[in-house]
Order: sequence, then C-alpha cells, then structure tokens
Amino acid sequence: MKLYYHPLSGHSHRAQLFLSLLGIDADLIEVDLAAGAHKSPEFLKLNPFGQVPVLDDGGTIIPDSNAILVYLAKKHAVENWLPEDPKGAAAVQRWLSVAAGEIAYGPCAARLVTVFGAKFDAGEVIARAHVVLKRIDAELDGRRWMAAEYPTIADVALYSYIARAPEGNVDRSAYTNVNAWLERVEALPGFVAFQKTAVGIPELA
Ligand SMILES: N[C@@H](CCC(=O)N[C@@H](CS)C(=O)NCC(=O)O)C(=O)O
Repeated sequence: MKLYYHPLSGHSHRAQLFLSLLGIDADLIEVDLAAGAHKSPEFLKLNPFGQVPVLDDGGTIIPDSNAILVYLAKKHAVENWLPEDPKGAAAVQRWLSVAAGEIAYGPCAARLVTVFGAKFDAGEVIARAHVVLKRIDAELDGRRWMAAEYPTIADVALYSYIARAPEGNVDRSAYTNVNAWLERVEALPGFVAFQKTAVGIPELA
C-alpha cells in the first residue's frame, strides 16, 4: 500500500493517521508540492484534481482524504470505525462533510495563509474557524467522540486541522471540550502526530 502525501498537508495527515491507527504499514511517497509535482501528467493520472493525498492499494487508486478513510474502514477496519447502520453511518457522514466544508474553509484555510502563503483574507478564515470550533465544542459537551460512543473516521477526519489550528493563528484555548477530545485522539493506540511548523501562535501543551 502506498500513500502519496505531503508532510505539512492536514488532508494527508488524516489518511496517514488512519493507516497508522489500523496498524497498516504503508509506503509514504512525498509529493513535492512546492515544485508542482502534483500537477505533473503522472500525478494527474492518479488524481485529476492534482491534490494529495492519494492511496494506491495494489493498483486500486483512491484520491481524496475522506474517500481514503471510507475505503480503509470498509476494507481493513477490524473495529467499528464506520458504522453500518443507517443512523450510525449518517452520524459519521455528517462530520466528514464538516471536515470537507467548514474545516477546509476555516482552520485549514487559516493555516494555508501562514504555512503556504495563500492569499485568503486571514481575518475572514480565522473567524470561520472560530464558528466551527465553537459548534464542535458544543457538540462534544458530555460526549467523548464525535459520532458514536467509540472513535470513528469522523474523529480522524476532524483531528488534523483542528490540532494545528493555532498555526493559522486560531486560538483554541477556550474550546475545552475540543482540547480534551484532541487528547483522546492522541491517546489512541497507533496515533501518529501531524508535523508541527513554527508559525502561528504557540500551541497548548
Ligand atoms: N478534498 C481533498 C482536498 C485535498 C487538498 O486540498 N490537498 C491539498 C494539500 S492539503 C493539495 O494537494 N493542494 C494542491 C492544490 O489543490 O493544487 C481531500 O480531502 O483530499
């Protein structure tokens, strides 16, 4: 199994984290985003969107981080990372949508400004990040995991960009439920950290 990724990409970390939680030993192939390798004809054959991550499972090519989580959960998960029952599956999908929506346009975008120099309005994306963090904090009130009584791919999908939100100058110190949940994810067997950068505001311990 191969994962085309970039070490500073939270979408890539999402896939890398789940592979590690499942104990799957994948080859990590770094795609040189700075050199435009993700827009090369070879890479575009793997993912016409020209984005990392992409999973190659013995020739089965899966682009998109959330699609990779679903694929791995269906194919390899021994625990219930993606419930089969309609209500449980919908509860997980709800957060995959948030990860691809509000998280991408909030804390992920805020970090793109500081880490990669993206030309977004920093104030606007930071404000969006706080809106979604406040909602997630409220959802986590009295719960341990986002979508079930146990960890699911919803937790994996949300983790990376929330953990590194301070790099985008998003102060998450007020979101106590979120911070406790991040620690629970980090305590899962097989957890692998998302590489830190020196930008933004100092992270909580
Ligand atoms: N929906 C995609 C988004 C992936 C994404 O935005 N990847 C970024 C790195 S974090 C990328 O490759 N950006 C390069 C580009 O879009 O040109 C996923 O979940 O995998």
